Amino acid sequence: MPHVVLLAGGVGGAKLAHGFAQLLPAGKLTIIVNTGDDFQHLGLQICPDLDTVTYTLAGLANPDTGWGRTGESWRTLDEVARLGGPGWFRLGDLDLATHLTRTHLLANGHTLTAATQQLCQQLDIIHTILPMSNSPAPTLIDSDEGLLPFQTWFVARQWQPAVRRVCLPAEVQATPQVLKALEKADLVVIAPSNPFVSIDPILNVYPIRAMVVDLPQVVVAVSPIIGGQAVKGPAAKMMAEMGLPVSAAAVADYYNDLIDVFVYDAQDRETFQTDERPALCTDTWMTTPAQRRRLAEAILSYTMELTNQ
Ligand code: FO1
Repeated sequence: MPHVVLLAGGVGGAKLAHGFAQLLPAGKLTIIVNTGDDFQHLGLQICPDLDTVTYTLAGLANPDTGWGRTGESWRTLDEVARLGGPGWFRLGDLDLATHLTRTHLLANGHTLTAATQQLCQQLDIIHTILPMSNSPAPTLIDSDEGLLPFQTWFVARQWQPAVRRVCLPAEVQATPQVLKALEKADLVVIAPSNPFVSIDPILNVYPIRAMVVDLPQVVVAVSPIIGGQAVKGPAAKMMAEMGLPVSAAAVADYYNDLIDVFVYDAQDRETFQTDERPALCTDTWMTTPAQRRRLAEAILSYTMELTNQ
């Protein structure tokens, strides 16, 4: 079995991570996760994309929202709001336990990588989930309402302010674990996450983009756009606001020379001009665990054929 390294953020990333997790044994799947959405809230370090991937692999994810936990209760946050505290960022009682434990570990000198590793161990996750960096790397949104912190734009304003530019921090370093995983990878997969606010923040961490371009192994990207729409979230709206056509082909062009293979949905067969690079046209919907596993299988078999491994 090849060692797969998945670059992931948000719900689409977590779903494909779940697909590969059903297929690959321990030690053969590493997920490098976006931390550009992270922020301090109520004195807690919140890491939404790490939590979405962790909860999904632990079978604890809320299937409706795509974030937070299933079977959640809201007594603490409702009381916070009653006391005049911020209730706009919905933190459930069980989810709060994650933020409290992570904040406790960070306050006691653990890195975000070590804290994530402990949470995974406690939740019996056998695959490796890595933050892209141990240092803060906040994504800011340059919008028609000014420069907004990510969660203000995404949650408080429900990603309605038009996006002019996604502002990524300079000088963020990747962790040693991330570099080792990329060196060991037989296959690198860019998940069907938002290219601008989930994948670019990961590639922006030094030296991940250069490594992904230069390393010999195959790099695959899965389209987050199906039938000209985003499956969930602001990707399609952002593409329109940034003057890109809202299509799977436009995502393939955006990733350009970074990737060797592009995976897109059968619904986009007509609009996807078969450009020079190899492309896999398949069903990329991942509602059920079985669909997630099937997409992971399709990617593995296509790329192994390609490299006749
Ligand atoms: N997204 C929302 O749209 N509304 C929320 O109230 C909300 C709360 C929340 C709590 C914990 C968490 O880990 C994620 C949460 N998210 C919420 C999602 C978060 O904004 C993510 O950054 C996005 O899903 C993008 O990946």
